[in-house]
Amino acid sequence: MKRVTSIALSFEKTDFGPVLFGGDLEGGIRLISELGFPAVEISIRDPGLVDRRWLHRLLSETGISISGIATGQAYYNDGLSLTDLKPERRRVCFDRLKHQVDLVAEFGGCLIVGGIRGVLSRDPGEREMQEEAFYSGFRELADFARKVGVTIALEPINRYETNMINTVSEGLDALARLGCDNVGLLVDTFHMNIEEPRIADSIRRAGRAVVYVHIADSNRWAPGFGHTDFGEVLAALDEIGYEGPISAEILPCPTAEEAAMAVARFWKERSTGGARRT
Ligand code: LER
Ligand code: MN
Repeated sequence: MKRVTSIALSFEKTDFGPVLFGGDLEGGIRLISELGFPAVEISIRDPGLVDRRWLHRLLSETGISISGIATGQAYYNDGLSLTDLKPERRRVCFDRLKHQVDLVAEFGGCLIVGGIRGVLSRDPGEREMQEEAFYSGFRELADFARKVGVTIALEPINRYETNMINTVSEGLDALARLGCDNVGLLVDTFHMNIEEPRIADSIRRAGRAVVYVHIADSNRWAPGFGHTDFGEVLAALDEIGYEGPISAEILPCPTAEEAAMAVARFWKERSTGGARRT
């Protein structure tokens, strides 16, 4: 089965944990290119800061393509969320995301919407307003993205980070409520290890809705450092005919370089049929 292997890096230095080479995107892209990865996922807080000519040159020199642009840093660093109760703050957030869509349209890949949805209030009235704002704003964003050929990947995230769309089932319900043909699911093995009874079964249930995959072991280190059964995960992805990006979104542990090298080793062992642990 064709697989587009990728690693999540960050454009800027960030406290947001599971990205490598924050603040040294160039060094990171050059390293993963040497390690044989065809693609990179870039976590970007503000697309306005990206020198597009520089990025085009870097990608063409290294032969790397972009699998996805991740947007969560706008929430974690700038506090922008799709469920902000203040309409003017939500507007700033959607404008930021539209700018991200432009970047994806120019560079390729898909737009990843995860943590930027924010957190819902405990107050039922506020919660309902937030959900309505989320779904109507998201539909508008998806329409905007469709016009420029961009797909959006909505990511279920575990309960310790948000109280909105934690599981694959909730993700599928959200897709149905959105009703947009250019929005699919991003499944992340780290979150699934917390939320799903069996990761492989949930992947099979999501089926064709899966448009993007994040892999990390149970402790969010590179595959091989925890107890997730990646044999089962990859078999389930094969079963559903998934051929899109599989991006390692992992902590820079023990170091960013070692983490990237461990992911490369993981894929090499899979392609040669090896069963060694990293
Ligand atoms: C982002 O892809 C992710 O997995 C989340 O943990 C962000 O909070
Ligand atoms: Mn993720």
